[in-house]
Amino acid sequence: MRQHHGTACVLGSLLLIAAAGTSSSATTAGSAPASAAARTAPVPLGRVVPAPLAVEPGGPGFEITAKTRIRVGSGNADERRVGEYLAGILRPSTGYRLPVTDRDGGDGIIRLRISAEPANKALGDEGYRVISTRGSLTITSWTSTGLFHGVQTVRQQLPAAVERRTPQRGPWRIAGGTIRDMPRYAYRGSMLDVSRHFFPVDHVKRYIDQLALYKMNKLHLHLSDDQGWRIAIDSWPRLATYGGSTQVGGGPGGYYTKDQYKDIVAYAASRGLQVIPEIDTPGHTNAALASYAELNCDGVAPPLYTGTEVGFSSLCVNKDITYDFVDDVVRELAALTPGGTVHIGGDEAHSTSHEDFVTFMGKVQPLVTKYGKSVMGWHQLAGAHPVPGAVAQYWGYDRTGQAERDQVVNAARNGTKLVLSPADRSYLDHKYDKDTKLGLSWAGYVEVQRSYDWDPGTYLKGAPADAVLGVEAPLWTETLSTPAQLDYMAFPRLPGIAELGWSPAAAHDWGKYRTRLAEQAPRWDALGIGYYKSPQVPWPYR
Ligand code: TNX
Repeated sequence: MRQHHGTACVLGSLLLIAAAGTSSSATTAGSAPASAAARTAPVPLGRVVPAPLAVEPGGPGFEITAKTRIRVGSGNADERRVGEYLAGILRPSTGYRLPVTDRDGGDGIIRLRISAEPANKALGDEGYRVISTRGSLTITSWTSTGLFHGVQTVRQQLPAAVERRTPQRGPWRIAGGTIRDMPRYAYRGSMLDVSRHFFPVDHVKRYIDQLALYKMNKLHLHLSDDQGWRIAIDSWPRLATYGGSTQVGGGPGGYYTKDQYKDIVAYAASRGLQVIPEIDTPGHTNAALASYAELNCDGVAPPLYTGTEVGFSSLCVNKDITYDFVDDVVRELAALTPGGTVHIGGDEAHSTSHEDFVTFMGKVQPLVTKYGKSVMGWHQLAGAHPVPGAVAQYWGYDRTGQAERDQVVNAARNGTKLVLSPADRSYLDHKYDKDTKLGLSWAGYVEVQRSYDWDPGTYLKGAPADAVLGVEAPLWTETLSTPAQLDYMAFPRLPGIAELGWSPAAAHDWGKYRTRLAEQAPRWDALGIGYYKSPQVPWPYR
């Protein structure tokens, strides 16, 4: 039997984790129901995830009432779009009309404002300011993305019941004061593996909404692997129709048509996220090799694959058609990608010699830059002459050898940027502990504290701090096939990785974080997100 990441992999039986608890009445640490006063007390200013940069509490604060209006600038389509999004969150639970308007008048306004004042520009592309006073709640930013992030903060400042989709009891108060906020890193993402198990558009949108709540800004989609090809490519149609026709365990699989994929990209963009498509090469390519015999060195197509081994497939490095194939795929993918990055994989190419791997990457990287995109690859790319502007995604763990680390560090010293996804910290597919039914554990168990308690700035010893673009939490899906299972593995670890990417290093404090994290639980209940009730976190109720 082939080894899975050097560890024999035994998949546990798949357990469906039902979306947990629907009770809205939070009880305190023991079990007594929370008092009405506790239920309606506003969330203290700044007690949100990720922790904001600067918080100055003070004053009576704002209350959303039946008279509140959401005020946007006349003719400002970006402000209006974010205003409608905010209204969409607030209307069902508050039951208020909350018109989005560009007219003056009335008291009690939520003001959304994009402006190029120096104070706003100083907050960068994603920063924002929230000012909560008795008469108004103002969110300002230089960009619509910043405004959107400000809305996420306001959402978390409101009682958790605001997330429900039926009318709830208020009051809807927001603590008084000012929040000034901007991210530590430009890259804060998660990867969803839609190849091992296929997830339809609606499931991906659900995940996008979860990422947006925590101010993540990249969704990396792992669109191809041995078990399935998930994106329609017009010039090689069998990739999707045949290569996408199954998945791990032999289910029907599936793929995104180009229109569906564009819909995902647009939905992500409306929530401040850029989609980074990955076509994994030269390994992890059985689905493509099965679809087109001519891509194989021996000209024979292998059968489709529904197991979970890795490292057995490779594109044929010495055939010209291989590069015609990659060129076509990258060209079509680039046309679907408004963002600047295409991910070409490069991990676990165990069936490709090192020499061939270097040859392959030498030919494929220019195909990406030719179509105006920058190259991203798993960190093995560091050993194969990354082109200028390339980004290497580090997925090593505590047992990753020094030589491999050195290669990544040297590339970083020579200008390659890094996204950190250490497997024993950020892998959302990993079991929390020995009792977790779902997930893998080749990098060990990843409990909530372990996933939060590290610093991306100093993690890779020797790498220049400014080489680090940010963090990404990959969600591999060999063992996961339903949204409820994704929820259970992502929560509560995902918000922690989001905080590592967003919050200043000085705010890092597990003891405080775990309390703030616990306070998110009623919100997840209201959103129907079932999560792992880690014993490391002081949940308000169990
Ligand atoms: C390693 S991380 C892989 C994936 C698996 C994952 C499971 C990486 C770049 N490759 O093929 O799905 O482990 O944890």
